[in-house]
Amino acid sequence: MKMTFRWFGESQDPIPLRYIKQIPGVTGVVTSLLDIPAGEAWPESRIRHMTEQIAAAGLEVEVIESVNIHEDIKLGLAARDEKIESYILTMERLAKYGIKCICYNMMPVIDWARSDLYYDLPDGSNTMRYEAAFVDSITPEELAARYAKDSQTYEMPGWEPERMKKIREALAAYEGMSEAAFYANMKYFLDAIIPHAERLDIKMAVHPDDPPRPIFGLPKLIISRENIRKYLALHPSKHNGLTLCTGSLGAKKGADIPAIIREFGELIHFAHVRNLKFENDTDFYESAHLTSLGSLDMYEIMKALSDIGFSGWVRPDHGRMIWDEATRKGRPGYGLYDRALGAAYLLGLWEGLRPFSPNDFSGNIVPKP
Ligand code: DNO
Repeated sequence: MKMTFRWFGESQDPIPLRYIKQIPGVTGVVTSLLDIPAGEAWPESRIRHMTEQIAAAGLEVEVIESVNIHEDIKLGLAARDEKIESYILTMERLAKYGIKCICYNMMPVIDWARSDLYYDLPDGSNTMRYEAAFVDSITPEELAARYAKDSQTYEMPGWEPERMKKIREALAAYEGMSEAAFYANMKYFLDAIIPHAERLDIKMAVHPDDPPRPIFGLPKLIISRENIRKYLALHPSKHNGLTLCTGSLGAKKGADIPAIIREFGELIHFAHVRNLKFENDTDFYESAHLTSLGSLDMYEIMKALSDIGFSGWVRPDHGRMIWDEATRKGRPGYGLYDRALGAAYLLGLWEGLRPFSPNDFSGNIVPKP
């Protein structure tokens, strides 16, 4: 297992790479080129600059989160073919610079959603929260305006004002789309790219929809064990796998994350590990990583990863804003401190499960008896 940390890029992240380098046990970052619109091929010069910069900081970059899927592909429009061509070109260029895994999602129109970006907790920290009835009661424009007001420095990916201007059109495009048609569009994409992923040895890792429920009338498919099974079966291959996101899948009460890990086993290429605390059946806030502070059992999750011999990449996921960290100036959920504590905690659990070897974070070590 390799412990990584999400970094949004030099102009997009207030956290310098050197701080990440100082987090014990973190050996690499996962990153992206956020300014390049979905559907466009990433220029090789940008990829070279990004990878050189990360290597110069003494960190690895083997995972990209995300190379986004253009809406034409999800909608199955004729223009999808040229977008798929660009996607393959991006994959080729990334492979050339040592990228081994691409995280992406199949969420229609918008990426993840929350009702609150900076919800105050009694200990003086703040965190993200999801209140289902509230999100169901407002329009996407209202939610976008709330985000823009709350998160003053960085735009929320997927919620950019430019995209919001066309939101009605984008939502309307999905009206009447059946589940079968959506799966067929996903299959078309997978059939086109997975042979290239195999050739380039890039593990494709689909991220579950977050939250795992329909919002704004949009279809949400990658939300359950059954649907993930169905998605991966669209094009069976070791290179067609999953980003196991405990916070996304775990936001459906009763989801058995350790069982999901054991079922998908070697198809789990990348793991986002975080906790959340249910307030009732549908609402939750994102707690600190510790089992005792949330609703998910983190030991059981790490144990399941150990049991399947997980040798991919892990990252701590969303953290709270603590220690007066520039709230409203940093990226919601992506402050430095609580995620660093999360990484240390997860590595501690891992060390308890597997003998420690200072130079080997690959997971290729025998579990403790
Ligand atoms: C949220 C993230 C997601 C994720 C994408 C993957 O914090 O987990 O935005 O990066 O959905 O494509």
